[in-house]
Amino acid sequence: MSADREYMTRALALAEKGLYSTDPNPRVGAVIVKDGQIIGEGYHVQAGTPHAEVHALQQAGAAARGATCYVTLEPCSHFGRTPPCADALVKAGVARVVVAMEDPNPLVSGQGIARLRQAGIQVEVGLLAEKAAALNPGFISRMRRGRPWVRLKLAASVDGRTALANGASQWITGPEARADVHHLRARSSAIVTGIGTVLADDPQLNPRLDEPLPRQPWRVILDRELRTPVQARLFQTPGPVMICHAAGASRLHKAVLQELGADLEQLPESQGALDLTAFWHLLNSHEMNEVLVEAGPTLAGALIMGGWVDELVLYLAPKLLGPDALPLARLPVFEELSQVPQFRLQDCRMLGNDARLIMTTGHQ
Ligand code: AOF
Ligand code: ZN
Repeated sequence: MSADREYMTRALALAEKGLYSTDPNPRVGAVIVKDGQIIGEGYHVQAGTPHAEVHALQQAGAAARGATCYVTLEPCSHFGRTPPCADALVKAGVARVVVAMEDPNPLVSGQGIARLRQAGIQVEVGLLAEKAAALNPGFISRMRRGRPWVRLKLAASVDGRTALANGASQWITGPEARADVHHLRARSSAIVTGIGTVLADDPQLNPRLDEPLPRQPWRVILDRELRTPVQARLFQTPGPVMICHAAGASRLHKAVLQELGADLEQLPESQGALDLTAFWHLLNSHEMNEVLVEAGPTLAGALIMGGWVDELVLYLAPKLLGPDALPLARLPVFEELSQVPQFRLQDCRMLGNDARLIMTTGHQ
Protein backbone atom coordinates (compact mmCIF):
# COMPACT_ATOMS: atom_id res chain seq x y z
CA MET A 1 0.00 0.00 0.00
CA SER A 2 1.32 3.48 -0.83
CA ALA A 3 2.09 5.79 2.09
CA ASP A 4 -0.80 8.08 1.12
CA ARG A 5 -3.28 5.21 1.19
CA GLU A 6 -1.93 4.02 4.48
CA TYR A 7 -2.40 7.41 6.15
CA MET A 8 -5.85 7.87 4.62
CA THR A 9 -6.79 4.40 5.87
CA ARG A 10 -5.76 5.54 9.35
CA ALA A 11 -7.87 8.70 8.95
CA LEU A 12 -10.86 6.55 7.95
CA ALA A 13 -10.39 4.36 11.03
CA LEU A 14 -10.30 7.47 13.19
CA ALA A 15 -13.46 8.82 11.56
CA GLU A 16 -15.22 5.57 12.39
CA LYS A 17 -14.70 6.24 16.09
CA GLY A 18 -17.40 8.89 15.71
CA LEU A 19 -19.89 6.38 14.28
CA TYR A 20 -22.33 6.65 17.18
CA SER A 21 -21.75 10.23 18.23
CA THR A 22 -21.34 12.84 15.46
CA ASP A 23 -24.98 13.00 14.39
CA PRO A 24 -26.22 15.19 12.66
CA ASN A 25 -22.66 15.96 11.57
CA PRO A 26 -20.63 13.59 9.40
CA ARG A 27 -17.99 11.20 10.71
CA VAL A 28 -14.59 12.66 9.81
CA GLY A 29 -11.00 11.71 10.63
CA ALA A 30 -7.68 13.50 10.06
CA VAL A 31 -4.00 12.60 10.25
CA ILE A 32 -1.02 14.96 10.00
CA VAL A 33 2.24 13.51 8.75
CA LYS A 34 5.74 14.96 8.53
CA ASP A 35 8.92 13.20 7.45
CA GLY A 36 7.14 9.85 7.46
CA GLN A 37 5.88 10.27 11.03
CA ILE A 38 2.32 10.82 12.28
CA ILE A 39 2.50 14.00 14.35
CA GLY A 40 -1.20 14.62 14.87
CA GLU A 41 -4.46 12.69 14.73
CA GLY A 42 -8.06 13.47 15.38
CA TYR A 43 -11.67 12.79 14.63
CA HIS A 44 -14.93 14.64 14.95
CA VAL A 45 -16.62 13.50 18.16
CA GLN A 46 -19.81 15.48 18.44
CA ALA A 47 -21.64 18.33 16.70
CA GLY A 48 -20.75 21.63 18.29
CA THR A 49 -17.26 20.45 19.25
CA PRO A 50 -14.05 20.90 17.17
CA HIS A 51 -13.69 19.21 13.82
CA ALA A 52 -11.21 16.41 13.08
CA GLU A 53 -8.54 18.69 11.59
CA VAL A 54 -8.56 20.96 14.64
CA HIS A 55 -7.81 18.04 16.98
CA ALA A 56 -5.02 16.84 14.68
CA LEU A 57 -3.52 20.34 14.36
CA GLN A 58 -3.61 20.81 18.10
CA GLN A 59 -1.67 17.62 18.60
CA ALA A 60 0.88 18.51 15.91
CA GLY A 61 1.44 22.04 17.21
CA ALA A 62 4.16 24.07 15.44
CA ALA A 63 5.43 20.93 13.70
CA ALA A 64 2.40 21.12 11.36
CA ARG A 65 4.30 23.70 9.27
CA GLY A 66 5.29 22.00 6.01
CA ALA A 67 3.40 18.79 6.89
CA THR A 68 0.74 16.82 4.97
CA CYS A 69 -2.80 16.53 6.29
CA TYR A 70 -4.95 13.53 5.33
CA VAL A 71 -8.63 14.14 5.88
CA THR A 72 -11.65 12.00 5.01
CA LEU A 73 -13.90 14.96 4.14
CA GLU A 74 -13.09 18.29 2.55
CA PRO A 75 -12.07 20.79 5.25
CA CYS A 76 -14.91 23.21 5.90
CA SER A 77 -14.87 26.81 4.76
CA HIS A 78 -17.84 28.16 6.68
CA PHE A 79 -18.51 29.46 10.16
CA GLY A 80 -20.92 26.88 11.55
CA ARG A 81 -20.90 25.83 15.17
CA THR A 82 -17.10 26.05 14.81
CA PRO A 83 -14.75 28.22 12.68
CA PRO A 84 -13.49 27.04 9.25
CA CYS A 85 -10.94 24.21 9.24
CA ALA A 86 -9.52 25.37 5.89
CA ASP A 87 -8.41 28.59 7.61
CA ALA A 88 -6.87 26.65 10.48
CA LEU A 89 -4.84 24.50 8.03
CA VAL A 90 -3.64 27.62 6.18
CA LYS A 91 -2.69 29.33 9.42
CA ALA A 92 -0.76 26.26 10.61
CA GLY A 93 1.31 26.36 7.42
CA VAL A 94 0.44 22.87 6.19
CA ALA A 95 2.05 22.24 2.77
CA ARG A 96 -0.21 19.55 1.34
CA VAL A 97 -3.74 18.32 2.01
CA VAL A 98 -5.07 14.97 0.78
CA VAL A 99 -8.88 14.86 0.84
CA ALA A 100 -10.88 11.66 0.39
CA MET A 101 -14.09 13.35 -0.78
CA GLU A 102 -15.70 16.74 -1.28
CA ASP A 103 -18.11 17.90 1.41
CA PRO A 104 -21.65 17.50 0.01
CA ASN A 105 -22.81 20.29 2.32
CA PRO A 106 -23.74 23.17 -0.03
CA LEU A 107 -22.25 25.58 2.52
CA VAL A 108 -18.85 24.02 1.81
CA SER A 109 -18.78 21.86 -1.37
CA GLY A 110 -15.58 22.78 -3.12
CA GLN A 111 -15.00 26.05 -1.32
CA GLY A 112 -12.82 24.53 1.39
CA ILE A 113 -10.58 23.02 -1.28
CA ALA A 114 -10.50 26.32 -3.21
CA ARG A 115 -9.53 28.20 -0.07
CA LEU A 116 -6.59 25.85 0.53
CA ARG A 117 -5.40 26.12 -3.08
CA GLN A 118 -5.64 29.90 -3.01
CA ALA A 119 -3.29 29.86 -0.06
CA GLY A 120 -0.76 27.88 -2.14
CA ILE A 121 -1.41 24.52 -0.47
CA GLN A 122 -1.16 21.46 -2.72
CA VAL A 123 -4.52 19.69 -2.60
CA GLU A 124 -5.42 16.23 -3.92
CA VAL A 125 -8.99 14.95 -3.86
CA GLY A 126 -10.46 11.45 -4.24
CA LEU A 127 -8.15 9.03 -2.43
CA LEU A 128 -10.33 6.21 -0.98
CA ALA A 129 -13.40 8.31 -1.79
CA GLU A 130 -15.75 5.31 -1.78
CA LYS A 131 -14.70 4.31 1.70
CA ALA A 132 -15.13 7.87 2.93
CA ALA A 133 -18.62 8.03 1.41
CA ALA A 134 -19.55 4.71 3.04
CA LEU A 135 -18.94 6.31 6.43
CA ASN A 136 -21.63 8.90 5.86
CA PRO A 137 -24.43 7.60 3.63
CA GLY A 138 -27.01 9.51 5.66
CA PHE A 139 -25.25 12.85 5.75
CA ILE A 140 -24.54 12.63 2.01
CA SER A 141 -28.13 11.65 1.25
CA ARG A 142 -29.54 14.49 3.31
CA MET A 143 -27.25 17.05 1.68
CA ARG A 144 -27.64 15.80 -1.91
CA ARG A 145 -31.21 14.50 -1.97
CA GLY A 146 -32.86 16.27 0.93
CA ARG A 147 -33.82 13.01 2.61
CA PRO A 148 -32.32 10.50 5.02
CA TRP A 149 -30.62 7.25 4.01
CA VAL A 150 -33.26 4.57 4.54
CA ARG A 151 -31.98 1.22 5.76
CA LEU A 152 -34.60 -1.50 6.03
CA LYS A 153 -33.75 -4.35 8.37
CA LEU A 154 -35.53 -7.64 7.91
CA ALA A 155 -35.02 -11.00 9.58
CA ALA A 156 -36.45 -14.19 8.15
CA SER A 157 -36.12 -17.89 7.61
CA VAL A 158 -34.45 -18.96 4.38
CA ASP A 159 -37.90 -19.30 2.85
CA GLY A 160 -38.42 -15.61 3.56
CA ARG A 161 -40.87 -15.95 6.46
CA THR A 162 -40.77 -13.86 9.60
CA ALA A 163 -43.20 -15.58 11.96
CA LEU A 164 -45.61 -18.49 12.13
CA ALA A 165 -49.15 -17.86 10.96
CA ASN A 166 -50.23 -17.59 14.62
CA GLY A 167 -47.71 -14.79 15.09
CA ALA A 168 -45.26 -16.82 17.18
CA SER A 169 -41.56 -15.86 17.14
CA GLN A 170 -40.41 -12.32 17.57
CA TRP A 171 -36.85 -13.34 16.78
CA ILE A 172 -35.95 -16.09 14.39
CA THR A 173 -32.25 -15.33 14.20
CA GLY A 174 -29.61 -15.99 16.87
CA PRO A 175 -27.76 -13.76 19.35
CA GLU A 176 -24.99 -12.68 16.94
CA ALA A 177 -27.49 -11.33 14.42
CA ARG A 178 -29.41 -9.64 17.20
CA ALA A 179 -26.25 -7.97 18.51
CA ASP A 180 -25.50 -6.76 14.99
CA VAL A 181 -28.89 -5.03 14.88
CA HIS A 182 -28.00 -3.11 18.02
CA HIS A 183 -24.95 -1.71 16.21
CA LEU A 184 -27.20 -0.68 13.33
CA ARG A 185 -29.53 1.02 15.79
CA ALA A 186 -26.70 2.84 17.55
CA ARG A 187 -25.42 4.43 14.32
CA SER A 188 -28.89 5.54 13.24
CA SER A 189 -30.50 8.92 13.80
CA ALA A 190 -33.83 7.19 14.17
CA ILE A 191 -35.45 3.79 14.27
CA VAL A 192 -38.79 3.68 12.51
CA THR A 193 -41.60 1.21 12.91
CA GLY A 194 -45.32 0.92 12.28
CA ILE A 195 -48.11 0.76 14.83
CA GLY A 196 -48.72 -2.89 13.91
CA THR A 197 -45.29 -3.84 15.27
CA VAL A 198 -45.78 -1.73 18.40
CA LEU A 199 -49.08 -3.49 19.14
CA ALA A 200 -47.82 -6.97 18.27
CA ASP A 201 -44.33 -6.96 19.82
CA ASP A 202 -44.20 -3.99 22.20
CA PRO A 203 -40.57 -3.34 21.15
CA GLN A 204 -38.17 -0.94 22.88
CA LEU A 205 -36.28 -0.16 19.66
CA ASN A 206 -33.30 1.34 21.46
CA PRO A 207 -29.68 0.25 20.94
CA ARG A 208 -28.47 -2.03 23.71
CA LEU A 209 -24.70 -2.45 23.54
CA ASP A 210 -22.09 -3.22 26.18
CA GLU A 211 -20.52 0.21 25.75
CA PRO A 212 -22.31 3.33 27.00
CA LEU A 213 -23.79 5.37 24.15
CA PRO A 214 -23.19 9.07 23.65
CA ARG A 215 -26.57 9.61 22.02
CA GLN A 216 -29.91 7.84 21.86
CA PRO A 217 -31.62 7.66 18.48
CA TRP A 218 -35.21 8.72 18.00
CA ARG A 219 -37.86 6.01 17.94
CA VAL A 220 -40.45 6.98 15.34
CA ILE A 221 -43.84 5.32 15.00
CA LEU A 222 -46.11 5.58 11.98
CA ASP A 223 -49.44 5.51 13.77
CA ARG A 224 -52.17 6.95 11.55
CA GLU A 225 -55.04 6.56 14.03
CA LEU A 226 -52.93 7.14 17.12
CA ARG A 227 -53.31 3.73 18.69
CA THR A 228 -49.98 3.69 20.55
CA PRO A 229 -50.74 2.45 24.07
CA VAL A 230 -49.54 4.59 26.96
CA GLN A 231 -48.04 1.46 28.56
CA ALA A 232 -45.80 0.83 25.51
CA ARG A 233 -42.26 -0.10 26.55
CA LEU A 234 -41.00 2.61 24.19
CA PHE A 235 -41.82 5.10 26.90
CA GLN A 236 -39.95 3.19 29.59
CA THR A 237 -36.63 3.10 27.73
CA PRO A 238 -34.21 6.00 27.16
CA GLY A 239 -34.39 8.00 23.94
CA PRO A 240 -36.91 10.37 22.39
CA VAL A 241 -40.13 9.12 20.79
CA MET A 242 -41.92 10.64 17.81
CA ILE A 243 -45.40 9.55 16.82
CA CYS A 244 -46.70 10.44 13.37
CA HIS A 245 -50.47 10.44 12.99
CA ALA A 246 -53.16 11.70 10.63
CA ALA A 247 -55.68 14.49 11.19
CA GLY A 248 -58.60 13.47 13.36
CA ALA A 249 -56.60 11.69 16.06
CA SER A 250 -58.09 11.96 19.53
CA ARG A 251 -56.99 15.19 21.22
CA LEU A 252 -57.10 13.55 24.60
CA HIS A 253 -54.89 10.64 23.54
CA LYS A 254 -52.50 13.13 21.95
CA ALA A 255 -52.24 15.04 25.19
CA VAL A 256 -51.61 11.88 27.17
CA LEU A 257 -48.82 10.76 24.83
CA GLN A 258 -47.26 14.21 24.91
CA GLU A 259 -47.36 14.02 28.67
CA LEU A 260 -45.21 10.89 28.35
CA GLY A 261 -42.66 12.94 26.43
CA ALA A 262 -43.58 11.94 22.87
CA ASP A 263 -43.27 14.41 20.03
CA LEU A 264 -46.54 14.21 18.06
CA GLU A 265 -46.45 15.09 14.38
CA GLN A 266 -49.46 15.29 12.10
CA LEU A 267 -48.94 14.14 8.52
CA PRO A 268 -51.17 14.20 5.44
CA GLU A 269 -52.60 10.92 4.16
CA SER A 270 -52.46 9.31 0.78
CA GLN A 271 -54.33 6.16 -0.24
CA GLY A 272 -55.43 5.40 3.30
CA ALA A 273 -51.95 5.60 4.81
CA LEU A 274 -49.67 8.34 6.07
CA ASP A 275 -48.02 10.09 3.15
CA LEU A 276 -44.48 8.76 2.94
CA THR A 277 -43.07 11.71 1.01
CA ALA A 278 -44.23 14.04 3.80
CA PHE A 279 -42.86 11.59 6.36
CA TRP A 280 -39.31 11.56 4.96
CA HIS A 281 -39.47 15.29 4.54
CA LEU A 282 -40.31 15.57 8.25
CA LEU A 283 -37.40 13.35 9.27
CA ASN A 284 -35.09 15.32 7.01
CA SER A 285 -36.19 18.54 8.68
CA HIS A 286 -35.07 16.97 11.96
CA GLU A 287 -31.60 16.50 10.41
CA MET A 288 -31.85 12.73 10.52
CA ASN A 289 -29.04 11.10 8.54
CA GLU A 290 -29.40 7.32 8.69
CA VAL A 291 -32.80 5.87 9.49
CA LEU A 292 -33.27 2.22 10.36
CA VAL A 293 -36.69 0.76 9.62
CA GLU A 294 -37.66 -2.30 11.65
CA ALA A 295 -41.18 -2.98 10.59
CA GLY A 296 -43.74 -5.59 9.70
CA PRO A 297 -44.73 -6.67 6.19
CA THR A 298 -47.15 -3.81 5.49
CA LEU A 299 -44.75 -0.92 6.07
CA ALA A 300 -41.81 -2.88 4.62
CA GLY A 301 -43.81 -3.55 1.45
CA ALA A 302 -44.97 0.06 1.14
CA LEU A 303 -41.42 1.36 1.52
CA ILE A 304 -40.00 -1.09 -1.00
CA MET A 305 -42.74 -0.42 -3.56
CA GLY A 306 -42.46 3.33 -3.00
CA GLY A 307 -38.77 3.18 -3.88
CA TRP A 308 -37.78 4.53 -0.47
CA VAL A 309 -35.39 1.79 0.57
CA ASP A 310 -31.75 2.62 -0.08
CA GLU A 311 -30.29 -0.33 1.76
CA LEU A 312 -31.74 -3.64 2.78
CA VAL A 313 -30.12 -5.59 5.61
CA LEU A 314 -31.50 -9.09 5.59
CA TYR A 315 -30.72 -11.63 8.31
CA LEU A 316 -31.50 -15.16 7.26
CA ALA A 317 -31.85 -18.02 9.72
CA PRO A 318 -31.27 -21.53 8.34
CA LYS A 319 -34.83 -22.62 9.05
CA LEU A 320 -37.97 -23.18 7.05
CA LEU A 321 -41.24 -21.81 8.38
CA GLY A 322 -43.46 -22.97 5.54
CA PRO A 323 -45.71 -21.17 3.06
CA ASP A 324 -48.43 -20.19 5.54
CA ALA A 325 -46.05 -18.27 7.78
CA LEU A 326 -45.90 -14.46 7.53
CA PRO A 327 -43.97 -12.97 4.58
CA LEU A 328 -41.15 -10.41 4.79
CA ALA A 329 -43.03 -7.77 2.87
CA ARG A 330 -46.52 -7.42 1.53
CA LEU A 331 -46.10 -6.91 -2.21
CA PRO A 332 -48.52 -6.74 -5.12
CA VAL A 333 -48.89 -9.63 -7.54
CA PHE A 334 -46.38 -9.02 -10.31
CA GLU A 335 -47.15 -9.99 -13.92
CA GLU A 336 -43.63 -9.56 -15.26
CA LEU A 337 -40.21 -10.19 -13.78
CA SER A 338 -39.18 -6.71 -14.92
CA GLN A 339 -41.60 -5.24 -12.34
CA VAL A 340 -40.14 -6.87 -9.24
CA PRO A 341 -38.05 -4.82 -6.81
CA GLN A 342 -34.35 -5.52 -7.35
CA PHE A 343 -31.27 -4.79 -5.30
CA ARG A 344 -27.54 -5.05 -5.69
CA LEU A 345 -25.80 -7.39 -3.28
CA GLN A 346 -23.03 -5.53 -1.46
CA ASP A 347 -21.99 -7.89 1.29
CA CYS A 348 -22.77 -11.36 2.50
CA ARG A 349 -21.44 -12.93 5.67
CA MET A 350 -22.12 -15.39 8.45
CA LEU A 351 -23.12 -14.16 11.89
CA GLY A 352 -23.20 -17.16 14.19
CA ASN A 353 -25.61 -19.61 12.61
CA ASP A 354 -27.29 -16.95 10.46
CA ALA A 355 -26.40 -15.12 7.27
CA ARG A 356 -26.46 -11.36 6.76
CA LEU A 357 -27.01 -9.91 3.31
CA ILE A 358 -26.57 -6.22 2.63
CA MET A 359 -28.20 -4.94 -0.53
CA THR A 360 -28.57 -1.49 -1.99
CA THR A 361 -30.54 0.13 -4.75
CA GLY A 362 -27.39 1.91 -5.84
CA HIS A 363 -28.63 5.51 -5.72
CA GLN A 364 -27.36 8.07 -3.26
C1 AOF B 1 -14.67 19.33 8.63
N1 AOF B 1 -14.21 18.50 9.58
O1 AOF B 1 -14.50 17.05 11.23
C2 AOF B 1 -16.41 17.86 10.15
C3 AOF B 1 -16.88 18.69 9.10
O2 AOF B 1 -21.65 23.25 12.72
P1 AOF B 1 -20.24 22.84 12.49
O3 AOF B 1 -19.28 23.97 12.63
O4 AOF B 1 -19.82 21.64 13.30
O5 AOF B 1 -20.15 22.41 10.96
C4 AOF B 1 -20.80 21.27 10.51
C5 AOF B 1 -20.48 21.07 9.06
O6 AOF B 1 -19.07 20.95 8.87
C6 AOF B 1 -21.06 19.77 8.53
O7 AOF B 1 -22.35 19.96 8.00
C7 AOF B 1 -20.07 19.39 7.44
O8 AOF B 1 -20.32 20.13 6.25
C8 AOF B 1 -18.76 19.87 8.03
N2 AOF B 1 -18.19 18.79 8.85
N3 AOF B 1 -16.00 19.37 8.36
O9 AOF B 1 -13.90 20.05 7.99
C9 AOF B 1 -15.00 17.77 10.35
N4 AOF B 1 -17.24 17.17 10.95
ZN1 ZN C 1 -14.28 21.87 9.74
